[in-house]
Amino acid sequence: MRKALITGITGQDGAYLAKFLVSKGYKVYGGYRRSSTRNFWRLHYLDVKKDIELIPLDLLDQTSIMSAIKYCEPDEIYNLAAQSFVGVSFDEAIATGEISGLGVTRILDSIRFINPKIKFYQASTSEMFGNAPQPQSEKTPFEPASPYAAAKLYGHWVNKNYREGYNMFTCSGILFNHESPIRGIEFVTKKITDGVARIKMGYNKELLLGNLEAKRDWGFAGDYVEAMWAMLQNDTPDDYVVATGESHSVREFCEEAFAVVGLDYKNYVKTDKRFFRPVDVNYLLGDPTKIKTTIGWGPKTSFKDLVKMMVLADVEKYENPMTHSQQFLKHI
Ligand code: NAP
Ligand code: F7E
Repeated sequence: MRKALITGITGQDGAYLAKFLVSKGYKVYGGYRRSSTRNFWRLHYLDVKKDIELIPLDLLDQTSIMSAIKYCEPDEIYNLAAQSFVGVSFDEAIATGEISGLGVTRILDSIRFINPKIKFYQASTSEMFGNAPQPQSEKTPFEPASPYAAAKLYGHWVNKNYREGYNMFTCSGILFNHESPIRGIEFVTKKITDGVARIKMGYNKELLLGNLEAKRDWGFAGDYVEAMWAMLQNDTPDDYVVATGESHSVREFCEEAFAVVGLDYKNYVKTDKRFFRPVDVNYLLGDPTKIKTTIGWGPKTSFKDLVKMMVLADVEKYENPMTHSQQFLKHI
């Protein structure tokens, strides 16, 4: 049985990837960092907690990484752990660099010393392109525009460096934004779909946002974790852009999301300067040609279906709060 270790198991992608690898017959180990509040709700939401083994692993702690690898003896490691919120990276630039940047080297060195044959996936990001010309592909020069993007770019380069320098099987997926019903509430898509549901229920009267003109290439997380796995199954390690090839503004996302419940976003959305960033990335549009042609991966979920899936899940959450809390309480 093949074994995989996923860091960042409590995050959005961790849960989707765990579900996917279990369905492929893997023994899955999920690395989590200790916190005062248990946060395995995403694993319950996808009903996968019972199928995996959780182990303590903090990217700030080299020893914890090494002992996790020694314990699991994985064939593949997926590094999904990061301080992943761009907005907060401006306030916590050093912590972001330590976790999302240096954390990658801590894992790579652990692999190098314990078993350099382990295949490694690094969660790189379209944020590394910043305001570079569209569409962005593997050939586009990087212009990171936040401490998060700079930290991720360091991780991206060091990953390539270990591939070339030590002949290790390391891949980076340069993933564009991907969302789902279990996306963190601080990200704009989930903030909007949750806001729509709250307005529909009569709990809120307005939704405060920042830059409505920013454009993103949004896909579905469930589709994107399949690309992570597919990269590691290829004969040679490489870096790939993972995107839909379609971009929409935050304003368009609002329009589509409010329309799902029959409302006009113009009556509810207001801008608030607290939600603007010191520097923003204005327009991301990925070119996924390389992964389509070499690996055969492509997105299955359209923008419209993604927005609808997220809005309906949030409406359901407020309409049936007992079902939701019972579902989670059952599994604590
Ligand atoms: P997420 O929901 O924010 O999850 C991040 C995970 O990292 C959480 O499990 C978090 O644990 C963990 N983590 C944070 N600091 C850690 C530390 N010091 N040690 C160990 N674990 C730590 O992010 P996501 O959306 O699933 O994204 C997965 C990865 O892909 C991230 O690396 C992100 O930067 C990258 N990425 C995401 C997107 C996207 O659109 N979603 C696009 C490109 C790249 P806690 O639950 O304890 O906080
Ligand atoms: O912002 C604008 C904001 O925080 C998208 C992470 O997963 O994807 C994500 O990073 C856009 C930005 O995602 C609000 O200014 C307007 O232009 O949802 P976001 P992000 O910054 O693109 C990349 C690929 C990652 O790698 C990251 O880990 O929306 N925006 N108003 C707002 N954004 C937020 N969060 N909140 C607002 O109120």
